[in-house]
Amino acid sequence: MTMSNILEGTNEIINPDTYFQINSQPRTLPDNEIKVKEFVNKHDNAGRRIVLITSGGTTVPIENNTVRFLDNFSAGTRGATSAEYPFYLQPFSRHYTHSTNCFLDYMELKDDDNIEVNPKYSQKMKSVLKKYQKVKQEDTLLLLNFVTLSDYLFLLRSVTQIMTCLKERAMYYLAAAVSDFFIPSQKMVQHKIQSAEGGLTLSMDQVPKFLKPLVTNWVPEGFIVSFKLETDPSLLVSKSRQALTKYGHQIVIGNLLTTRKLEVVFITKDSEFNLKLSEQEVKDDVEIESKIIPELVKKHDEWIKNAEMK
Ligand code: PAZ
Repeated sequence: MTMSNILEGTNEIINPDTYFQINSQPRTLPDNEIKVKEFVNKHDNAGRRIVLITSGGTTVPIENNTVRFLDNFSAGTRGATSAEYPFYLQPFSRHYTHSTNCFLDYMELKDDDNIEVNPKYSQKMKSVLKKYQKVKQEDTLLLLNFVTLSDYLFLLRSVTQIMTCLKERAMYYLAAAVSDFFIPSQKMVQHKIQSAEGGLTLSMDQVPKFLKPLVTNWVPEGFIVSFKLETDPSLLVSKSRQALTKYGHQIVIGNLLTTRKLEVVFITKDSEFNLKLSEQEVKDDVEIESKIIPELVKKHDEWIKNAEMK
């Protein structure tokens, strides 16, 4: 009788604990947990601060044996760029991985057996390489991957719970563009949806609001920064402030899809201010993260100082 495939959703939002009960943890989680524990112990023992940066989009499968999934625009540039500034690093591999500046464009064949870096780029590459090697040597960067919403949420819960021992010395910089909607596994069809059955109408459930348990239970002493993306400028500040009030963390950074690389708005309990690149800075390839990160480092310093005075 149906002309289309219909997958039913619900208006009820399940609570975060239920999400973890009804979804199976990713296979890679135990290995990632071991890596994070080692990393956190090492730097905690050295009295260092650690920043968790989440970045990139999450996919949402529409079939259990997944052929198709929904994705979003985020390429993870915000997080990759931000990760370099606390260490005052020059770009790493992100600058050599796009199709417009593929790393192969920087290389030349010297002879039949050898390749070398094109001298035009060698100065810049040398300084990137030096800083990259320093980070590797000092083991100050741990990269973990996620693809699906479920990969992300399980990983977020585990990493924050491991980092809770750092108390105020941990910063959580939540820039990932996490899906707001998903289809729970038990409501998903098992096999590839057949186009012979006609058009497809999808109805999805809302993803639980994980910022609430993160702020209240997982890392209550941590310094927490979340991002808010909007496309309608008239909503940006009000929606960002609403998130800050709802979750009770320290900062929301608001940004618009079209101008996110040029300006952001900082919303704190008692302030609101913009960080913006000037025309000259844009011409000089200055990145907005070079303004965001020092501002956050200052605010994190104050957070730690206040905690020490208590
Ligand atoms: O990944 P990217 O650099 O292309 O974009 C960054 C961003 C816009 C995803 C990030 O700044 C952000 O706003 N993240 C939160 C999105 C949200 O859930 O509202």
